[in-house]
Amino acid sequence: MLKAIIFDVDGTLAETEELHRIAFNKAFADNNLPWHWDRARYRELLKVSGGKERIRHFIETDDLPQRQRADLKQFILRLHRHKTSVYTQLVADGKAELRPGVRQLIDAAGSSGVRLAIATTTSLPNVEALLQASFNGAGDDLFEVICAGDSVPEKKPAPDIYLDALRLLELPADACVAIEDSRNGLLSAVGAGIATVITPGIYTNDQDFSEAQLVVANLNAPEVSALLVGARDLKAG
Ligand code: XBP
Ligand code: MG
Repeated sequence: MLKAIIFDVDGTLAETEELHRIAFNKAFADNNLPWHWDRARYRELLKVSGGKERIRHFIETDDLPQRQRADLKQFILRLHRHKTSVYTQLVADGKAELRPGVRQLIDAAGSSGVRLAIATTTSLPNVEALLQASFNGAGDDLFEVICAGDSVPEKKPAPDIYLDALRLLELPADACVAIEDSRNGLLSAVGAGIATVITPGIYTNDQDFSEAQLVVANLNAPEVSALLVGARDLKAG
C-alpha cells in the first residue's frame, strides 16, 4: 500500500534545467571563461549528474589546459558556488514554475495521508529556493525528508540518494513510489527497489525509460491519481 511519494526535483517538480544552463553560462561569463553550453551540448552534458561533476567532465573533454591547473578542485568549487548563487536568484525571481499536475498530486497525497520526500542530485540551496518560491516557504513542512546533492557519496544513477530517503522515511521500497524525469533518476530509484513514474522533461524526452512502472507526459494524467486510490481507501478504513 502506498505510504510515500519520493520526488526528484530538476525536470520533475519543475522544468528547471534551462535555468541551470543559463546559470552555468552566466557563471562562466562572470569568470571570463570562454565557455558557453548551448541546448544541444547541455543535453549531452546532463548525462553527467551533478553540476560540479559536469564542469569537471566538460574540462576533461573540452578544455585540456584548465585540466592542468594545480587548484582544479577549488576552481570548480568556486565556479559552481557562483553558478548556484545565480541559479537560486533566478528561482527567487519566479523564473521556475511547478510542472502541470505537481501541486495537485501533492495536495491529493496530503489528503490521502501519503507522506512526501525529495531525492535529488541538485544542491540543497536550489531545492530550498524552489520550495520557497513555489510553496511560500511551506515546502519544508510538505516534504518530510529532503535528500539532496553532496549528502551521498555516489550521485544518480547510483541508488544512494533514494536509499537515504527510504532510511529517513523508515519505509520499505515497496511502500513508496518515485517520480523522475531522467534515465539517471530512473536507474537510481529502481536501483533502490522503488517503482518509478516518469514524466519526461525537455532534456530527457529522448531517453530510455523501459524500467519505469509508468511513463506519462505530466502528473495530471489519470493513471497518476490512481496511484493514490489504494492509499485513500485504506485511510478511509
Ligand atoms: C539534476 C542534476 C543537477 C542539476 C544541476 O538533479 O543532475 O546536477 O542539473 O544542479 P535532479 P547542481 O534531476 O536529481 O533533481 O548544479 O546543483 O548539481
Ligand atoms: Mg531530474
